[in-house]
Amino acid sequence: MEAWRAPVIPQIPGHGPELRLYDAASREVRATTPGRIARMYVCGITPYDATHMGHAATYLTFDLVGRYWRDRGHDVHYVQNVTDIDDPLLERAVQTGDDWREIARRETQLFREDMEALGVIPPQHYIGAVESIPSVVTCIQGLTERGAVYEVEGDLYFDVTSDDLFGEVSHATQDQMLALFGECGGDPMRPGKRHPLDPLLWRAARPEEPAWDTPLGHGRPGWHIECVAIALDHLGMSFDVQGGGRDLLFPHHEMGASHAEVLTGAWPYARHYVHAGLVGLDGHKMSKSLGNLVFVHRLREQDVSPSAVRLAVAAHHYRGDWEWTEDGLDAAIARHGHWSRAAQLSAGPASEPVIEAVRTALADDLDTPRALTILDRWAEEALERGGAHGDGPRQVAEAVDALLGVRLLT
Ligand code: 5CA
Ligand code: ZN
Repeated sequence: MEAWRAPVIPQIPGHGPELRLYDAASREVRATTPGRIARMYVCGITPYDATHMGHAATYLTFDLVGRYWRDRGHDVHYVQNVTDIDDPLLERAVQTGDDWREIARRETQLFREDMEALGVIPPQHYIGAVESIPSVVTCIQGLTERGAVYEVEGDLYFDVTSDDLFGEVSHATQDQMLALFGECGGDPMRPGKRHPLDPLLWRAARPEEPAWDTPLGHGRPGWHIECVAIALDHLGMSFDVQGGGRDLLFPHHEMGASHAEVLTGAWPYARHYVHAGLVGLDGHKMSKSLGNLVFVHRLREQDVSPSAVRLAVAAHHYRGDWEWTEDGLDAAIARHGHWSRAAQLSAGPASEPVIEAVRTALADDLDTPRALTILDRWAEEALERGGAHGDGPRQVAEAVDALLGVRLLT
């Protein structure tokens, strides 16, 4: 699939320390250690409704990872999927009377426009579930050869007991796993399954449901195997970061690691499993099913600047859950105005120490609140006391653009 147009990113001199990120599997903040090429997979949308600020916050978080690696001189290979066939799309199609393909096409297009407006660097490979069906089939055939697949009334399941390391990504307890699996589209109670947590790999065709003819029969892919097929095709094993929202740690990323490691016999699937906290509104996780949503395209229609949206997100550390509020957005708009006024000055404080401090904060598990405080102080000093450095304000503005995606100069 087409992704979206890339923003122009200024090159700034120097670079910061290695990027350290919290990894769910090792349960510690560890350095990412990419080679010349840094490889990242971030789970994409299920396009049955418009992009809300929760989704956007997750993609903005991983955009900062990519920006930081670029700043360190890595060539970033970024892959993202679109779950363009799954139950929510079919349910929405029944509710609205629209064709599921038309819903997926329309919402994916809106997502592209939202991401482009926010200045998110596009993935090199933006891949739909439907177009990845041949790869999914190959993966399931490989898992079958390894004895990890069984059938229940024509549907194919992955046997979680085939993976000795199952559970080592999320470290969830059995009770937590069972609860989350049921909440996230799993079917722990289905008779005929060997283990309640075994996930579906291939769903045989049902009446009235779309299905594809493949060597596995007439049907459609399960969810986790979709991301594994796409990640292995375009990144291979042991890529640097598997990203997504916290809701994906279990079952999705646990199952993905399990599928890939059993399939290839290699370890690890990803070197870091990184998760953004969930964004809520009025005390609840922002979710399509609850309907408590702030849509990115609505903010665009209200002429809220993308830089202010980015600052409203960056004011929170990515790992914690947080609430989207009008006050938070107003504070971000004010902060953007303050920084922009400082950036327009003809001279200001030296830029190097400020840029170094911002890089150091970001390298420390993306400590954006600290980076923002550093820049608040810089703007205050520049506006109150000026400075002797003619290029200072412009250099800081370019670093803020490159590292945070926030534009201060028009
Ligand atoms: N298509 C699958 C991933 S393969 C999916 O989870 N789609 S989604 O549309 O439900 O979510 C897209 C991305 O946004 C995922 O990374 C998800 O973890 C993240 N996300 C969903 N809701 C929120 C929220 N309230 N706050 C933060 N991130 C969220
Ligand atoms: Zn995924």
